[in-house]
Amino acid sequence: MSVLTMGVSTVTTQVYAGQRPGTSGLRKKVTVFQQPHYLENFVQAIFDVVPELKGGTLVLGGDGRYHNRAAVQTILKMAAANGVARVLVGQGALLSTPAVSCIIRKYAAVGGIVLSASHNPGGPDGDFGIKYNVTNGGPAPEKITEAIYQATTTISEYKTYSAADIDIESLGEYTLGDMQVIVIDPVSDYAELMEGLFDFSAIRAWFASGKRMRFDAMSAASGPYATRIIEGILGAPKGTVVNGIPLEDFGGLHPDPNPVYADDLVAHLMATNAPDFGAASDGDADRNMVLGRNFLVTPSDSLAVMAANAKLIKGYAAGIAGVARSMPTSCAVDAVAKKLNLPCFETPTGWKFFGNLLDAGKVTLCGEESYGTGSNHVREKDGVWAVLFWLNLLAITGKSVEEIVTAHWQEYGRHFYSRHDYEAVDTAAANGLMAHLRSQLPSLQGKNLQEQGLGAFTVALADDFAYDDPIDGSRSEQQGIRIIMTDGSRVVFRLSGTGTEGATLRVYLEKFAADVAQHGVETQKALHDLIVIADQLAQIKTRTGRDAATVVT
Ligand code: VG1
Ligand code: CO
Repeated sequence: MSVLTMGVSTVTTQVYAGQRPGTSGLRKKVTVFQQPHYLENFVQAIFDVVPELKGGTLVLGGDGRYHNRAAVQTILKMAAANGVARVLVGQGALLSTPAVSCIIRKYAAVGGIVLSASHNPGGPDGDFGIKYNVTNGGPAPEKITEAIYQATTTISEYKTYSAADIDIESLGEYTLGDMQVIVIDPVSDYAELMEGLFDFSAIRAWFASGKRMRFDAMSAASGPYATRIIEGILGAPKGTVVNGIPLEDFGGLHPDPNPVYADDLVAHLMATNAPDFGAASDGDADRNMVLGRNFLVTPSDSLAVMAANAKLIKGYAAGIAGVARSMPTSCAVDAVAKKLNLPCFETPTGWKFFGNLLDAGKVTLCGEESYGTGSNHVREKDGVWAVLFWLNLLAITGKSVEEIVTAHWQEYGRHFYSRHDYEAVDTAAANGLMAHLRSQLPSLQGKNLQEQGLGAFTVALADDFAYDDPIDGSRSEQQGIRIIMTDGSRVVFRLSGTGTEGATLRVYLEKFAADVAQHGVETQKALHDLIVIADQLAQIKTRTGRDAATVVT
């Protein structure tokens, strides 16, 4: 049933179960989002929970995946019916996640809607997602995502506006009822922000001197940003950016910038006559992987190197206030913070937990082990920003990636690090595994694992990580089981909050080596004892029925 008044209609709907946002918004199969009213219910819940949107500005765009354009048209009409004054929408429905954050802040928007399932595959059989960002430009904090979810559990109607689709393929201004729609260039505001942070002339000179880079945009959202900035403004030769045109199915590939899914890039950087620098970004351009010739950089090390060298970069030359990392991220940045006498915060997984610290001026740089780094320039992690940071560092030091990272290890020690993912595991088995681990926590405390033949470790702390936000006092519990050894080595277990099939178990492994003589050891070898301990304690093989991890990064 639908009642029409002045173009605005109220449509009767019924509740869909399971619309609770996870680590980063609501993510489901495209086919789930295509069900009648499914997207509309969630969008109406946003308008109901954030009444300030009425009369305010909303930023709207996505990572270019299948269903983005259709969803943008639906949301524009609902925004008009819900009294939004102005929508800034990216041309072609495209806006990277960090660009949304930048544009919300620059134009004082009330918030933004990002249509993305980030690093998850796209296409008609792939994934889709929606995320609400608040006035500071960052992901909505848990109290808002929870309120949105609660609203979806009682929803009975939503508002929409009857009109023809807006032409979002070309720049321009339109009206939809009383609402103004401005189709904006997705790149220019973001590019301007980057120019203020980095020494573009030094990077230009680096490219002009014959240095080479390969940026793999993985047929996703970073393509237009990297092409315009790196090839356009910074003068890198054409062809530096590959897979630079966003495709609705990402060319059938998995737009997750890690050595497994960006294996083509890794192969190019390991080849003879490899470029000096390589980088890749994910579906919505908030993640980054950076690598040098014959040299991979872990995201945890990347964050630590950035913190240690921030004073060399224009935008951070005045000094950084502090650093933050998600709990499973390695302690490499902690070592830098200690030496530089900087505050260092440990938060749960997900960028939304950095927002308060950034807003309060407590931290300047943040990072996650999942190929995400960022700073206070926006309130999202930022893939292209991280790549420009590294380019700037290479350009002004004249050093190679390998030289920078190995010198860093010499100074701070090396934190060997790896994440083992077991994807699409049976949900009950995964929950059982976590419950089994939880039940062992009290008895693990102080335990000498060597006595059980489990390697030379004694447990210093075994707990289920809980976070008390130092700014707003909110508490987040059950954020991952961590087993920390007396030498600082760690094994962490979490279930993913972004997957769309069964459960994904993430096992995070970390071991510190101060001794330079050990720095050349292969990572999985260095972590071998911890891998055995993780399997024994969690009974991974028997409970998941898997012999090996699906993805090792
Ligand atoms: C994963 C990562 C987490 C990241 C999140 C969103 O979450 O582990 O570090 O913040 O994805 O990244 P989970 O719950 O699956 O472990 V993205 O690039 O999807 O916005
Ligand atoms: Co992403």
